[in-house]
Amino acid sequence: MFNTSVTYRKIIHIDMDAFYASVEQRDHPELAGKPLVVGGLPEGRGGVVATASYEARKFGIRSAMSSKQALQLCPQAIFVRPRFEVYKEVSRQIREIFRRYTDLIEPLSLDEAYLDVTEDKPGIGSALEIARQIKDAIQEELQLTASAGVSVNKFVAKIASDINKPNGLKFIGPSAIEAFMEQLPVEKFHGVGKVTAAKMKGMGLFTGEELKKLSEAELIRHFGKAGRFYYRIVRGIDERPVQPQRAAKSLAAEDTFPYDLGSLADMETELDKLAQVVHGRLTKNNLQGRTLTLKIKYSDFKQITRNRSYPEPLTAVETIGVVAKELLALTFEEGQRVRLLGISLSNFDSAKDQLRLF
Ligand code: TTP
Ligand code: MG
Repeated sequence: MFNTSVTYRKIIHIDMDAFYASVEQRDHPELAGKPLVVGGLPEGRGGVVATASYEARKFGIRSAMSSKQALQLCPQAIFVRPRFEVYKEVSRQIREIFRRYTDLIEPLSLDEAYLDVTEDKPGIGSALEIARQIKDAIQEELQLTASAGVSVNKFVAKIASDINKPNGLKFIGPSAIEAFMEQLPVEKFHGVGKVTAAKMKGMGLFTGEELKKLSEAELIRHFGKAGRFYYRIVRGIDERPVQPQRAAKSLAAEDTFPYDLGSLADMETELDKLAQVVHGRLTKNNLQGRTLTLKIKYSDFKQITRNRSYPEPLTAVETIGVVAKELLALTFEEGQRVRLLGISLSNFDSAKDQLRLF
């Protein structure tokens, strides 16, 4: 399948190790080597783990777990609040390092990015060598470690970066891709979430090798549009380009309340506050959205969204508040208790105004 006359792209996926926790350990040396949890404190309601140091992970602590559970798993764990401004600054510094090699950088989050180094600025040529240099620069200049995956497309590079984490470096070249994909468990495939993975396993599909036996039509029949993507990805084909500066498609503000809200009046007050916040963010980013989405999470964690679109953008803070309250009124039922409300604006007016993720 891989023809020698083909020219391959050179893609690197970089992901920082235990990002928030490593920054905290770096800046507070007394925390180094200790089980550290960054996130909500266990005594507060709704506290969750943003991330945990590798020392804390040995106890089973993971991102998105409740802080209470984390404390049960590891009573000696140290909890600290996140410092987002610092992480953003580190993220910017990491990107400066990437930029020495290429401008084709697609950030996925503060600590993760794809780089296309098919052509690199210093003319190094070897993607593996570039990944090594980037890791070294991050270590020397920022005293942090990153893991890198190197391959010919985004999908394989991303999986590769996870293989030898932390401080890992893994290259999966074209001739190794097919064998690599065959042994890969289905839940590792791009876009396969828990539900799809369970469905695949129910059909006796546990690895890439088994997935590969299905025709494209069969995959589409079982999994809809995603089936087409699975068909290609299991053969190591992923032509998605590295897209620098992905533009965000929506901008949101939301709040989880310290106690559940039961009255419409209280919810309306909160929506007015959220309207202010989201309006402020829109203004700062020079954006105007024509679709407003209201998100409601109830005390039983059930979540719904309701949206409404307009021919003209919702520019005034009052309009945003009014529309959100109308959407709320349409769903409100006596006796329901609400733990979270959120307002987001999307359908931005013009592409040139789109928000840059960074
Ligand atoms: P990840 O890269 O998923 O995790 P990590 O860098 O902490 O650890 P590793 O990559 O070594 O496995 O996420 C990057 C940061 O994003 C993480 O440090 C904290 C934040 N985060 C959350 O706040 N909540 C989450 O549920 C996740 C997954 C991450
Ligand atoms: Mg990470």
